[in-house]
Amino acid sequence: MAGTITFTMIKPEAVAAGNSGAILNKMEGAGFRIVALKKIQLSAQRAGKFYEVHAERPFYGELVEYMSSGPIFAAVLEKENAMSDFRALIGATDPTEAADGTIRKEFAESKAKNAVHGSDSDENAALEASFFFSDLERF
Ligand code: 3AN
Repeated sequence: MAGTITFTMIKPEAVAAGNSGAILNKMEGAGFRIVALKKIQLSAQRAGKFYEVHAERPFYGELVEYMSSGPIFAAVLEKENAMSDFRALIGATDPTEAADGTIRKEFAESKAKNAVHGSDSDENAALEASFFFSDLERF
């Protein structure tokens, strides 16, 4: 059973807080298979490119600065209905609105520092996964 893929990042504040292992454990525990994983620090230029779709949003500058402020974990995950099931697992963008049991409810600090990223469509999942990983890095 191959399923579909989604792309995630464990964001700088969650990595700095020592929550990476617990968050990866939640992902695996929810049935996601880790296809690819790396620890990396984005330059501001590369973070800006990744979040280009948000370039017109008022928080874009803050988002780019934050996402390049420290190392992250980037990962490709596989499961049936990976994108939508993963969005359910991470919870709402604003952790005060995230449901009990979600990753953001447990680990996010704020709407900006919200612990994890999850792709919002299958198309974006494929693009985002390719932004970080070649085919040779996926197993
Ligand atoms: P999601 O990550 O839940 O798909 P988006 O796509 O609306 O949410 O936002 C992308 C990222 O931008 C969020 N993960 C969050 O880090 C940041 N962000 C969203 N809204 C705000 C905001 N009002 N202030 C600061 N950062 C925000």
